[in-house]
Amino acid sequence: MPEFPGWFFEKTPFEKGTSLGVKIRSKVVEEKTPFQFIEVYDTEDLGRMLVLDGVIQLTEFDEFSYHEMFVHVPMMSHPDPKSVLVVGGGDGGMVRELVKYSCLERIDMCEIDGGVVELSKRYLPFTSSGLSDPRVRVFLEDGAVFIGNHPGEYDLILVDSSDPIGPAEVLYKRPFYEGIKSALKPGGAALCQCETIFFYLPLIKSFIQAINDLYPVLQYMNTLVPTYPSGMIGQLVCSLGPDFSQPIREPAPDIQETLRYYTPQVHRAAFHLPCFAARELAL
Ligand code: SPD
Repeated sequence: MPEFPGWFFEKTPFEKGTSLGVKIRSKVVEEKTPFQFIEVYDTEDLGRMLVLDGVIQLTEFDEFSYHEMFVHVPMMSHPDPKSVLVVGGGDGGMVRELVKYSCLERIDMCEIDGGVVELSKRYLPFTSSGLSDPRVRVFLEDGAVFIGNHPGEYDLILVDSSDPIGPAEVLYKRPFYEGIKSALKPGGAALCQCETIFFYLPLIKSFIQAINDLYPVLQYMNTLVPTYPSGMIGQLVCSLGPDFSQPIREPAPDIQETLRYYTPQVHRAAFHLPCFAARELAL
């Protein structure tokens, strides 16, 4: 990786010849935990930035698109969501969007690395603000073990993981999705972070093939996030019933006015993939 003083270059696990550069003002904090190396930066143009093992997880500039689509698409598609589990997501961005819904009685978050949660509470208040909601329970455990201990408990499971290398590798394997299926209530669904169609199409394809027989409905949606590789990221919907490509309701006006990315139109559009990807994934 080239060294340019004052610049951060992402060390992504798969795109070895491409790297996003971000101009840095200062490093806010760094910590080595038993699971990974955590860094928080203040950047020149993108506000605060969270990096895990050299990979950008979020920036203050564009995290809203990722977190809004991950939460409001399922909340607008499931007929009656009451209980949600976030696997990973220690920065709190998912929970911040979930706590906007008074219909949710239970919001659990299972994050393996307590260091991410603690540093986010201290240095990333723009994502971690929802963690103090009384409905939120934070479990510092291995998500793969956690789901095995909670059969049939969740309407929605949101897998907000880092890339399939290091602590998140297990979250891209079939046994985890067998566990997810048994942790869902009838008619429930999981959404999982599923990389970008430009750099990761073979990986996405093989992942879908590996779990194809587990879920009656598998759908892939695309969200624009400028600071992720290729400027976008996908979520794979693994549903036991509902079709997530069509919203069945709209966010209440007081929720919609807090949003910067999600609209019902953007929701529908996210499921229309460029033809090279649609052809390959055959969903
Ligand atoms: N390539 C990096 C993908 C990171 C996805 N997870 C981000 C966590 C934000 N809550």
